[in-house]
Amino acid sequence: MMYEAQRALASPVRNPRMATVIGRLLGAAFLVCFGTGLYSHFLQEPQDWMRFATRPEYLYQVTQGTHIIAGIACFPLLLAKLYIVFPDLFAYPPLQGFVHFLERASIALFVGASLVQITIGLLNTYQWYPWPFPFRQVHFALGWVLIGLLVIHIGVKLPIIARYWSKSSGSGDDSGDDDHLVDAVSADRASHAEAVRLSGASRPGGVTGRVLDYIDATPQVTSRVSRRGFLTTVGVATTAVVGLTAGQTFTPLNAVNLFAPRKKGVGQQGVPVNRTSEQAKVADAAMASSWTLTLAVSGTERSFTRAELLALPQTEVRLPIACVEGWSQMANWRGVRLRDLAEMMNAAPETAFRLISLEQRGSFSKTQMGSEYVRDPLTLVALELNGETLDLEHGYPARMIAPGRPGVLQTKWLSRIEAIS
Ligand code: HEM
Ligand SMILES: Nc1nc2c(c(=O)[nH]1)N[C@H]1C(S)=C(S)[C@@H](COP(=O)(O)O)O[C@H]1N2
Ligand SMILES: [Mo]
Repeated sequence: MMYEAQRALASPVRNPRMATVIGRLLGAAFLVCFGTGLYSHFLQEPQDWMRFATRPEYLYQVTQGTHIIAGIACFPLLLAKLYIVFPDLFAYPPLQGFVHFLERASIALFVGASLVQITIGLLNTYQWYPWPFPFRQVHFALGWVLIGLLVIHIGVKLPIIARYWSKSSGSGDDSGDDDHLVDAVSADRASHAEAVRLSGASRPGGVTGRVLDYIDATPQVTSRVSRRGFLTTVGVATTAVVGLTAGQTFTPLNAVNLFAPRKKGVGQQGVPVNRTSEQAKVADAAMASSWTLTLAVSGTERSFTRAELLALPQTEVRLPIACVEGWSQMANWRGVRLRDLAEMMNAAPETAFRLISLEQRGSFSKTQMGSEYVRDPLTLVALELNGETLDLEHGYPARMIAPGRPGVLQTKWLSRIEAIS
């Protein structure tokens, strides 16, 4: 029964060389996601000693855009990897002792956690949260779990990975006509022989020996997926899912951005809107003529009307909104340098600030800004966007815009800016 299942699933792409080829691409994508994810995490939840680069000003646009691109590439790559190793589910006997059990359990966890991670990540980019747990905390924890399991997986498979790393190694024949059935059988046979050799389980007439006899006796392969065809399919699928979404962050692909949730240039003043004034319930307070922006530094408070802010020296900067969900958009902002306001308030150069929105609830109604951003000449209390008075949806009467930060920290509808002592 097990042999029949394995036999029926035999295919020229189901061999350790293919598992290595796709596996290293998938591993690279995981590592890229983990690195860029950690960066995003610490920007939002910095340790006290952490200071961040404020240049290039599009840094976060690149790191988070890369996170989502590599994350989306994980879908076809993971499916391909599962397709390749699928027959191993039917390994017989299913458990060969405790170590084998641990290995299979870790793989099961690895596959399950990977599928959950990429799925919740993708749904998050569409702002769809059909689960009862907090996305960021779970995605963060799973990131560590996955990296741990990746290290174990690579450690366990290292002999096979090393053997099949380069093209000419292992089961060899990667050139020639991939559709040859004989090639398929020999590749399959080689991979079994390899498994036997590595597990040290080869016994004349033993279980695996019988599998090989069985394969030899039946020189017919039901699946006709060739290696070249398979790699082409995976390549096309990966290019397609990445190419048709990357335009949300990568301008040259904007025209073919068919599937990403946000499109460049679509929204008030040519910039997408993330949370609307209605969702944030700020419209009345934001439009009120009594609005002021209050600065508070070591016991001194000073409030500015919008007219007073407009009367201060204005600076124009070109900075992106770069959302954690992967979309980003460059724009021209005009307003007062935060640095100038901090100096007017006699704030010490190392002062960090808390930014408080008119928004009463919501995770982004209060944010923090390290001194490296406060001092940066590009950091503005923005009053205008793309040559017009800031739209209500973009944070009127005033919003924060700073270089290299995630969109979530670009606080809209500012009400108060206070020094953190
Ligand atoms: C193995 C794959 C992945 C790993 C290891 C990974 C890891 C991480 C980590 C560590 C963070 C930071 C979480 C935090 O701020 O606490 C993060 C954030 C994020 N990831 Fe992933 N990720 C993966 C795949 C994906 C995929 C496939 C997508 C979507 C297509 C995605 C979308 C996101 C988003 C939107 C955030 C920002 C969350 C926020 O700050 O609100 N991730 N990721
Ligand atoms: N007060 C407040 N500011 C906020 C948000 C919010 O929900 N409330 N959303 C943030 C997020 S997630 C992003 S991506 C940017 C988007 O800015 P935009 O809507 O002007 O494009 O605003 C940020 N500022
Ligand atoms: Mo965002």
